[in-house]
Amino acid sequence: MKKIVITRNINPDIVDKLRKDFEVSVWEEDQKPMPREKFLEETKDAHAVLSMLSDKVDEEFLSNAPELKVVANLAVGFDNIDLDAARRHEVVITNTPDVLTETTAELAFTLMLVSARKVLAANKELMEGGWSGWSPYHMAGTDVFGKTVGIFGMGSIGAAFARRLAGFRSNILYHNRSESGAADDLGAKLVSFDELLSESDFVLCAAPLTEETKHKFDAEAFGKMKDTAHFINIGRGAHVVEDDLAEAVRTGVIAGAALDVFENEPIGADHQFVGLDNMTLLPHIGSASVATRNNMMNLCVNNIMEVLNGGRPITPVG
Ligand code: 8YV
Repeated sequence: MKKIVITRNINPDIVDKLRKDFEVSVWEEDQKPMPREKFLEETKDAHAVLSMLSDKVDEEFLSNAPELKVVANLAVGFDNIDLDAARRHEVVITNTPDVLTETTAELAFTLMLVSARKVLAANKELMEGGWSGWSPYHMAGTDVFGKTVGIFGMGSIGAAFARRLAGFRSNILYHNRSESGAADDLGAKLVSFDELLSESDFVLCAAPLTEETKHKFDAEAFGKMKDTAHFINIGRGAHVVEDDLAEAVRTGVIAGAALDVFENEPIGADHQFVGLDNMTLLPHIGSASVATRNNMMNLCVNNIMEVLNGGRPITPVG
């Protein structure tokens, strides 16, 4: 029987689809990633792996798993995977595009509104008994409607976010490697990175992490943004130089930041962002609706079954 290793405690009903025809090993500790040694040990004789972002799919792992045919990554991003090494080892890599697009765009939109309207600070004040009465500028934030919104990375999530701006009479700018057809339909304008930074009232990072985009948002970039602007990141933490962002928010170079992703996840209460005013921080929940997570898991399992049964992967990468 072919063996499938699943590195997180995913929906057991979805895992059951595999049990009839395959030997399945599931890492059942909730929230804790499978330790690297266990991952290497468990996958030595595996034919398929359902992996997470925290699993490094690299040369060491691939050369240690000679039977491996497919790695299905439970994410649209695949920056945890060395695609060249996978190609060398003839291992198919799949991801989970499309099924998480709307959910992730929704979270990005939530972050923008929450940051603009100081929702977390206002909620905290009330919960702590600090609401003493009404005053004209008490917790007064900034409007989102009628503003310029810049999207770094107009892929499907960026476009789904832009579609949501339709009701906000926004001026939409984007920066991409190439022109996006979807963006044209949305009236979004392709601009240089500098223009995106200097013109936008809200800058959303929704790009995949590559060598080109790594640490793109540094002190120089934040320095080009308006001091009234908000930065939102649902891409990857490593798009940002975190020391520079902390400094920019602390010193009022920009008005606020709302982040779902961090360079080294998970972050703890001792992270330099925690406690900074005008920082909205979430524990990487972009695609975390129950329905979407189930759709992502099903897509991974279906990719694995297709490849192990001699078919073609549904959503291959690379
Ligand atoms: C994943 C993500 O759910 O899809 C991605 O790239 O970052 C999230 O949607 C998360 O990374 C779990 O692997």
